Amino acid sequence: MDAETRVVDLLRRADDIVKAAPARRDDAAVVGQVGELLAQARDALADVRDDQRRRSLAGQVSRRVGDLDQAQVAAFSGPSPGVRRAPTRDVDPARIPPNQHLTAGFPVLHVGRLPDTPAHDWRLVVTGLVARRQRWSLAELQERSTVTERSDFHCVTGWSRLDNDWTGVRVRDLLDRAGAKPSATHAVVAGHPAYTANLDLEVLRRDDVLVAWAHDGQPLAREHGGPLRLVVPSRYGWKSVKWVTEIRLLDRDVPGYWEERGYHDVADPFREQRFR
Ligand SMILES: Nc1nc2c(c(=O)[nH]1)N[C@H]1C(S)=C(S)[C@@H](COP(=O)(O)O)O[C@H]1N2
Ligand SMILES: [Mo]
Repeated sequence: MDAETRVVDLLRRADDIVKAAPARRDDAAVVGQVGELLAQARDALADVRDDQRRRSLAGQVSRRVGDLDQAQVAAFSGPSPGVRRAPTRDVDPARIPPNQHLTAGFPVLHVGRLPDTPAHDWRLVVTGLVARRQRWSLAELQERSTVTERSDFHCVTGWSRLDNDWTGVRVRDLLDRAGAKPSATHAVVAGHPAYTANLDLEVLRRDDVLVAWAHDGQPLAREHGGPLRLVVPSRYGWKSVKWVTEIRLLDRDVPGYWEERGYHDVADPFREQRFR
C-alpha cells in the first residue's frame, strides 16, 4: 500500500469508528482509538510524495484531530456551556489570532476528572536542571511577591477570552529561586491527573507567565484549575496547565500530552501553530 492509500485508509477507519460511536456508549475508548488512527495517519503523511496531495491530506487529518479534541472535551467534561460567541465589535482586531472567535463565557476544558486534593495539601515542585529542587505549598507561594497580570486566552478549539486578570506569582521568580542551570532550555509542566505540556524556558520566563490562584479577582475555581494553574497567554490554552504540580527543567524539548498527539510544540496562536 503506498503512503497516500494508507493515509486515506486510516482516515476511513477513523471515520467508521466515529460513525459507530453513538451505539457504543464508551466515549473514552472511541477517542483513544480514533486518536491512535489519526496519529498513524499523521506519521504516514511524511511519505506522501506529491506536495499538494500531502497538504490536502494533512488538512483532513488536522480537521479530524480538531473534531476529536471537541469530542474529547464532550466525553470527559460534558458540553462546554461557556462557549457562546461574543460580538467582536469594539475589539482591536489585532488582538484576535487567525480563525479564533471571542467567547462571552469562560469555557471549561480538560481531559479527566477534577482533582480532589484540598488546597492546603497542594504542592508545586520545580525539578530537573536546577541548583536547588524547590517545593512550595499554596500558602508559601502566596507569601512570595504576588502580581496580577491582565492577558488574553486562546484555546486551539477556536475560542478566545480577552482581558483575564490572573493573580499569582511569576514563574520566573520560582525558576530563579530554584536556580535554573544554564543548560536548561525547556520545561515540561505537569498537572493532575497525568497531563503535561512542553514550553521553552524563554517563554516561561516572560512577565505574563504565572502560576495563578485567582482569576478576575475571585479564587480560581476548581474546574478552571484551582487551587493552582499555569497561565501562558502567548501560547494556545493547552499549554496553560491546570492543577499544576511540577515544573521540570530540561536541556531538550520533550512533547507533552497533546504534543504527542500531533499538536504543535510551540503553539503560538498568532502564527496559528495548532498542529505539527
Ligand atoms: N491539567 C490539565 N490542564 C489543562 C488541560 C487539561 O486537560 N488538563 N486542558 C488545557 C486546555 S486544552 C485548555 S484550552 C485550558 C482550558 O482552561 P479552562 O478550562 O480554565 O478554560 O486548560 C488547559 N490545561
Ligand atoms: Mo484548549
